[in-house]
Amino acid sequence: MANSGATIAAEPGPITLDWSKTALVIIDMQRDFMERGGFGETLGNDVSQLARAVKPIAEVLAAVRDAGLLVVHTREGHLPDLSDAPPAKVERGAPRLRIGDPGPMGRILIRGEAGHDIIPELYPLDGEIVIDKPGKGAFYATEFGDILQKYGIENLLVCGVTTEVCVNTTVREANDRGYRCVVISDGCASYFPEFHEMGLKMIKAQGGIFGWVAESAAVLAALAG
Ligand code: TIU
Repeated sequence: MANSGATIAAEPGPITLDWSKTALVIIDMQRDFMERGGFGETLGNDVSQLARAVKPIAEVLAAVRDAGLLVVHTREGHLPDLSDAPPAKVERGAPRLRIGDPGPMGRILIRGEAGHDIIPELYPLDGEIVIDKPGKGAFYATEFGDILQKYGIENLLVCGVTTEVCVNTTVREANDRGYRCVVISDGCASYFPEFHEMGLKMIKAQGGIFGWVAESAAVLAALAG
């Protein structure tokens, strides 16, 4: 590890992290959200809005791998028999295709299907942790909390999609469990730019009510020491 810790220029103020107690968490960078024909588009969204987060995440991921920090990837999705998919989620709204329906990348939001997989640019290395989650938050009904405890993690660098849905839900879950969350602003994206902006503001308002927000450049500078 290049340096044992560093201070990140963040909002609402700088935060000093011990890298040995810090993990990078990349939320749901899956084809189902990022590409045409997946879950995100069936909900009526313009998936091109999310592409801007890929490069900043790739840069932070490379630096974090070099520095030897723990890397955790998450994927939202359901078992093929939908036993972990609440009817209240499956039946919601009027999408063109519902969770479990066959689509161009396989069954929508189902584990093991092509659409459920992480995009090639950010693909996990062998040995990196991948958390499969049925909900929007990474803690609900997963082993995420146990794994963070096992590795002695106290701080999370959080990025991924979408800012106001799975990123915000995970940050709120983590904050209540005592983790310091630094959300990488340009490493998150939403189908709705205004929700992205407000989603970040909600995290850092009131003295950092849920956490901190920093640009990828600030995280990279801190990692470089
Ligand atoms: N629809 C939407 O904005 N997001 C999700 O359904 N899941 C995640 O954010 N990953």
